Amino acid sequence: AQVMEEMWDKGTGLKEHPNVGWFKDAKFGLFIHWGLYSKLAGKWNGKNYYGSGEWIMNQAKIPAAEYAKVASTFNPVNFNADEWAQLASDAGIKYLVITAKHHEGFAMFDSKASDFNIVKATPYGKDPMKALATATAKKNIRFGFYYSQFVDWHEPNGGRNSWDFDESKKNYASYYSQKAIPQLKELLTNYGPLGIVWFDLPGGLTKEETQKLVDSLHALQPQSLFSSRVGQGLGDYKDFGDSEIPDAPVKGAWESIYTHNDSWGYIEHDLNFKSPAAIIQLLAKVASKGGNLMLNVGPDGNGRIPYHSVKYLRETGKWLKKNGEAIYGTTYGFIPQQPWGVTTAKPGKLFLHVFSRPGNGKLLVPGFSNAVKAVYALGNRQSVSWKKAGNDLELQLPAFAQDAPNTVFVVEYTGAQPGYDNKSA
Ligand code: H79
Repeated sequence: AQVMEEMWDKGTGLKEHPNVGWFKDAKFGLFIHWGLYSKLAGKWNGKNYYGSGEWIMNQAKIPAAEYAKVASTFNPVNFNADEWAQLASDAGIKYLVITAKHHEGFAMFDSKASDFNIVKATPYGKDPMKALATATAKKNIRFGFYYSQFVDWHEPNGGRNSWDFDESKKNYASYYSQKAIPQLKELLTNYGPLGIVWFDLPGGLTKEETQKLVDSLHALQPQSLFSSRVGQGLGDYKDFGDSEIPDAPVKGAWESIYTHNDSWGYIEHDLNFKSPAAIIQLLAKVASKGGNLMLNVGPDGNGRIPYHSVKYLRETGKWLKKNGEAIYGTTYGFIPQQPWGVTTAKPGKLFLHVFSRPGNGKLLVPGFSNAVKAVYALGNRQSVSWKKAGNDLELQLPAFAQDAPNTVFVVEYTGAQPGYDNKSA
């Protein structure tokens, strides 16, 4: 028990923002990577690139001036903000974060700070972010922007393009003041209330400068949550590494981000999509540690979300419609991962997410010291027989518990939630 207390004590190391409540309860977010790279679809000069579609400019070492020409062919006529918001809603998603500008430096929004944007530089000529802000608000989905604040391969003074520009001649301060900060201010001014500003890969700023940047942006929208990748130990919630879940439960507001196939940005030849079962189990696994899953999709250059992403997200949503009580608004489960699955919790309730039913149907919940009131299947409320042996709780599961991919059982208990400090968790 002492070991577990120590696990639970690990926080995110960030200062708690007063508005993290909605974020902690949300559990499921949709990440969208969409930019000029979506049009390239993982191909340049007849060669296929693998890994991450949004990195193709770097992988093929495309000169900025040549890459910029892609904009003149970017015309996502199939983009439909209401369809995207409807999909997110059907999938049970509570917040959506989209790339306003990725490392390529192209603004997918109307920007006065740089002409290298979707309204000015493409035949499309409209601002899809405006439409998406409106569409998500209608569906009660919190909306947020990803913004690559340091890395900008288009700008001679931006971070991390050394194939085209001389690193030693770069003036990061000028890049920040001319482009990154003005664009961030545009995003925080022109799109209504933002749930999130998702920064990525910090660089070129001291801690003081980062604090100043954060303060000046929070002044525009104090309620908006900034991701920890703003750098220097700042930010309002924690993002771990890409596709990383912490080993032990972590208190506070945090998120794991995952790709749906193997790439963030659209790659035509990447069909390695996670099945609905894999998504559902991943979501439960992240929730069992106390975090949110933000799952990414990569729409193509025409504005279409890949067929398998649409299909599998909708199937995930069907599971969530029935079992959402065991995900939304939960905290980490106070019983660690078991051979059969994971747990999540609410005051008075422990949810057992059974991924694989033990052959004899006997499900062991070790270290369960609270008094048990009732045990039942979440789906049909049918009660489940149980017995207590010391601090071990043993359930005799009904045969239907074989349902893939995650059958949830509820243990109602009395007493305080173990390992849970009701003030701060
Ligand atoms: O936006 C997504 C990534 O593009 C961005 N963060 C997530 C959310 C990111 N920036 N840098 N990195 C991730 C780390 C760099 C990974 C790389 Fe690679 C490994 C770059 C080159 C090798 C991935 C694999 C990209 C190309 C191949």
